[in-house]
Amino acid sequence: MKTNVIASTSPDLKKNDLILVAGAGGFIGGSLVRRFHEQGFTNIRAVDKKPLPQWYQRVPGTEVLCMDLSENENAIRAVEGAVEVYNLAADMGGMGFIERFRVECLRSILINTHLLEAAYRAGTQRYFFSSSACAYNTTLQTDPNVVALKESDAYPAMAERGYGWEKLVSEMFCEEYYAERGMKTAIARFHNVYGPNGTWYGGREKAPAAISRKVIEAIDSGSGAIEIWGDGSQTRSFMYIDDCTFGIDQITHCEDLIATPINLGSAELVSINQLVSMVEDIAGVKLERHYKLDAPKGVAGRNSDNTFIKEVLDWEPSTTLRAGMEKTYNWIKSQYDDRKAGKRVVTEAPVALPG
Ligand code: GKE
Repeated sequence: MKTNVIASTSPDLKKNDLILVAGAGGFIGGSLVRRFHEQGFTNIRAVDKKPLPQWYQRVPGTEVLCMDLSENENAIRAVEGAVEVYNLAADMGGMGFIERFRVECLRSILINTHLLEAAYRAGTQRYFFSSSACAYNTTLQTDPNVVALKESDAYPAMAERGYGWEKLVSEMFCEEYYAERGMKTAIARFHNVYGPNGTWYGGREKAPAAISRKVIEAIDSGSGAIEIWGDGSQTRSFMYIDDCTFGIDQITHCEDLIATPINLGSAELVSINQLVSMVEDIAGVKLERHYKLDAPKGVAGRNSDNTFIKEVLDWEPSTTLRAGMEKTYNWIKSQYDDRKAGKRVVTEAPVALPG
């Protein structure tokens, strides 16, 4: 396998150079901060609008700023002195959130717009933007028997309402800041990221965490039943968090991927019914399935075509769903038990609406 450049092997980056992670209080941002900390970086600035007690993870020795990056002056303050900027900040969640709160999702465009301009003015060397598979043309995702999405399938554009359009336009900002102003940007389209430290209750959780929690609840309550959104035939691929953060690191430091959107996802396709069976198997239980057909379903099928990432990086996310789900299920189970025992658990991002 090829050895790709990552932050710790980048010739442009010293261990005490300032790395800014926006959205560091969330799932992926927090995991990315941990990754850089473990690589020996000593000057990491972690920014999130959530108050510190609500951060999903806190990494010792990092500078913490609690501020809303959709405000321009906060974005300017956040990037001061940053050599690299990683934008993981967005108001987002699983289907239950993004189908219902499209305005909140669209408003995340303010974060990237201000942060990118501020980073450019501050002389930041590299800027990473977290895009999504929701940027792809939805008319290509109407059948559970999917043809995996390749990067060119975003155009002609017909992204998912709200969330997907915000991602697509923010991608374009990143592309043009390089084309017109020469700033090195990197753009990854994430395919449904899951793992320990992700949201698992409260309304923003995605299918892997939601199904895990529901199986745990069914066992705990003795109900013997589970509610599944849709008819369970929808298909998806799910990417384990460690593949995601490793992928971000490689993509950001690859000179062949500047300002070039690329899939960052697993190519292991499953139906939601298969995901439920897998979690049942991990938990050692068999449940009666109740299908809620009017629940948020999103697209009928979606998978990641990894031809491009394999070609450029000679790598693709490869944690099997089974291995990742075992870790995720066990982590959610311990969180569930802690919460039941009256201990504080924080992986819920409250839905904050004005007024
Ligand atoms: N969240 C959730 N909770 N989904 C469920 C549940 C449940 O209890 N039961 C079944 N599902 C089904 C949903 O109806 C949907 O068809 C499928 O699982 C996946 O839902 P999801 O994990 O919430 O999110 P999506 O894959 O549809 O969309 C996510 O895609 C990512 C990119 O691939 C988005 O929410 C984005 O967060 C993200 O960019």
